[in-house]
Amino acid sequence: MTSMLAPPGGNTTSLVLPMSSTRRAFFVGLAASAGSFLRDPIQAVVAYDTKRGPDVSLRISRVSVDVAPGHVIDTVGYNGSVPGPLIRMREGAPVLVEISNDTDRPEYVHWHGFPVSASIDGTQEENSLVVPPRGNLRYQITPREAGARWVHSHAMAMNDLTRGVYSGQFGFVYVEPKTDPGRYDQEVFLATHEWEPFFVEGDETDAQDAQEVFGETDWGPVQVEVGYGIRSINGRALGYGEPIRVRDGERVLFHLLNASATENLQISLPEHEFLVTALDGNPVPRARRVRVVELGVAERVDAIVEMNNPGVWILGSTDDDVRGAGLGILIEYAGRKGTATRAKPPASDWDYTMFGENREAQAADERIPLVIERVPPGPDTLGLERWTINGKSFDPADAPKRLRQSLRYRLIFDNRSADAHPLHLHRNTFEIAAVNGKQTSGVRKDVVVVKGYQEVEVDFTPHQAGLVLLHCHQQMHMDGGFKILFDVL
Ligand SMILES: [Cu+2]
Repeated sequence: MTSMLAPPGGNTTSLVLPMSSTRRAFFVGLAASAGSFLRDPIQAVVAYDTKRGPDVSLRISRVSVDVAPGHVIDTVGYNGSVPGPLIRMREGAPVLVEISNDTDRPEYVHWHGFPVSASIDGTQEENSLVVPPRGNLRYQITPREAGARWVHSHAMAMNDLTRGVYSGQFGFVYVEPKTDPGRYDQEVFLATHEWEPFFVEGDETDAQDAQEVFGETDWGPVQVEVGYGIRSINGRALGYGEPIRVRDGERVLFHLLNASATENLQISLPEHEFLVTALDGNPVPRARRVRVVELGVAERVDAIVEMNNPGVWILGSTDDDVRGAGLGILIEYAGRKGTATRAKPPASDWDYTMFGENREAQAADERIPLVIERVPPGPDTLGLERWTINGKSFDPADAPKRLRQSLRYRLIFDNRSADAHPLHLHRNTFEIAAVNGKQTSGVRKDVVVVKGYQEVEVDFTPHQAGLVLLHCHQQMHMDGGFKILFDVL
């Protein structure tokens, strides 16, 4: 049962779900109990009285991002900042959202990690409501589970590298838990992103691959990946933004988000350890200390760092080139100034199973094998590669695979390519059941990175009817057909 709001004028679509009469006005973004989460340039959303207006307003408009000297990026963002403003919600408290679109292009706004209905999930594939050009869209969402979520554009980009998550349309959403998540002195939200994207042409091997498949090679450049001119954390390149100021002995809770269109990352803070407490916003069964956090596209990691090694350090990519291109932020202890200590980044031993229980996940009612393969760029795809699941690239004309509510499904990802794929399931949370044959349980996520030639199994139980999109969150792969639709009955 839905009711339409009277449009305030212009090209408006509204969807408001039934609300309880106990809905009360509350502040979104200003509930800064822990104090210093307000890091430039993430700002709080202005508070709204729900009697007069929405709890959360997102305005999609052109914005210029001062990433570094000589790198002022003209893009599209939310509410005039990149990342968009930090949005705080409360577990179980309904939120009235209003999205306005100041651009000439239709947009899809996806609430990533929220079990919302397909109509407001923000994807074309699920027939969600669109934010019309020069128009707006209103609806209500209720965050069901606490944790680090995010909001981003779900528009297709194809060969237009200004669209989708190549743009500045992303922001953190933090759903406050009903109970305190643990002891910390400072809470910091960090979102990574890359700028000035360009296509990288393939080498001879790619040309040979293409010739084998298509029998011809004279159809133009083979574009196999996207490179970037400059990279950032919270919209600033390393050394250009404000450092994170800490004190010796402080415990800092980092909320890390990979808001890249295409780049999986490894993050370290030399001479410090991350105590990982949550993955994709969901507390892990076993909190573990690691020296390197792996952060696939769209993944979130919550980790507490004990600041016990005074100095100036770089929290950033372990890759010298990536960090050198801006993907890092300075950590400055009180009383310490100057350049960061040079340190060889540690090696990664990241493995999802280390955070899980040492026992098997519950048996599934149905097993769904999903074989992932790459098709080299061909004459009909603008020089872009394509991806298939079980031999098929996504086609909206195909009937979605039917699932039933309350049955437990095991998705078996069999990656027969060399690339690591950050796979995202919409509107649901899954539980990791196995990584390369190693069984585990209790790690609940909405994105899982399946590395080259790996097999990963995840279980989920849909509790809501409607279309559910599963796709690779690497934007080039998604645009290249790497997605599949389920229809939950
Ligand atoms: Cu992929």
